Amino acid sequence: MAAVKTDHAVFISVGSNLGDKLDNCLRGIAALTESDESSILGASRFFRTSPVDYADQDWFVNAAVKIRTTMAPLLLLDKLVSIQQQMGRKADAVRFGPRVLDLDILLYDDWIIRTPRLTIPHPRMHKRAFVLQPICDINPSIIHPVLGQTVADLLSHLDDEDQRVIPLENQP
Ligand code: PH2
Ligand code: MG
Ligand code: MG
Repeated sequence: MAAVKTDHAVFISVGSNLGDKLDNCLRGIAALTESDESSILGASRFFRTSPVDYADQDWFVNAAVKIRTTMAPLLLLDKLVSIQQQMGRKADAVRFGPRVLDLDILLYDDWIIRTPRLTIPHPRMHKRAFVLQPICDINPSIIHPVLGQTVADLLSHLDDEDQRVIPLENQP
């Protein structure tokens, strides 16, 4: 008898600040569900967001999706890296710099993972409005498994006036 695979709920952030940013995000999201190992359970609005950590670059389009997947965390990471490469992403010239497509695992069930390749929850998610606002669109009461606070609380306590997160006027 085949082993039964378990479903996991995963939040993934989607971002682009090169080329047709919205289209890059949409194609990245579509690629997530190419195999029946994953399907989309929810999606945020799309936002225009000011660049964080490395300011000398164009604004981003950001969103988040919630997926159901049977993929283990590192296999899912491999999948995200391969989608980014398919979409033409080159090795990053600048850390936190411009990218055609960025897909990051934010939360994987309520797991806490610390390996050299992968840290979950995403180590900077609680400081980033461009991540927290999209998760709040999907479910504001999700609890950050390390900090023990809801994403809505984390977002409302961010005291960073510089981070702009503006819904796109024409949502796809
Ligand atoms: N991603 C980064 C660095 N800075 N800023 C915004 N607004 N959105 C991003 O997706 C982003 C960023 C590195 O992944
Ligand atoms: Mg990123
Ligand atoms: Mg990334």
